[in-house]
Amino acid sequence: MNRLLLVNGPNLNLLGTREPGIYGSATLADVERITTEAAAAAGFEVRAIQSNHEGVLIDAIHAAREDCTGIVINPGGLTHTSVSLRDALTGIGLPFAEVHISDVYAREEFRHHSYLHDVAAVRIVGRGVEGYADAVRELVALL
Ligand code: CA2
Repeated sequence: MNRLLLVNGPNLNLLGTREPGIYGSATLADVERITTEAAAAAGFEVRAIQSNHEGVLIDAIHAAREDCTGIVINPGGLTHTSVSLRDALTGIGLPFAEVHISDVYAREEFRHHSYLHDVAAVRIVGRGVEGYADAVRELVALL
């Protein structure tokens, strides 16, 4: 079962359309391709989901229990607000990598706290969209 779930949270569908100074010019499709290629190099396939709805993300995380060995997740703004997302991830027990495109520590104070940080197996911050490939490599090394 060499499969990773790639989860992108609210507003990440806007990647490449606005705020290039913060998030760069790559699109969500680029993110999914970069992640899929890094996973393929390690012998893993990827199932990708992006949603602007917390419950949809939680359902996808629960479903990953059936057929995935790890999760790469950029929870978007839910990083800083969602106990429920944390509970979903700890509840299924799969190791996961938390990715942030921007350097959240160099931004507003409210972005400095993550509800996932202490339970993530891998944390990648501020490396742009290539951070997703790094997350795959670091996560796969732990599996
Ligand atoms: O740096 C990251 O990857 C973030 O997870 C992105 C979230 C933000 O709330 C986190 O603090 C850090 C926001 C994603 C919104 O992405 C957009 C992309 C282009 C245009 C507008 C929003």
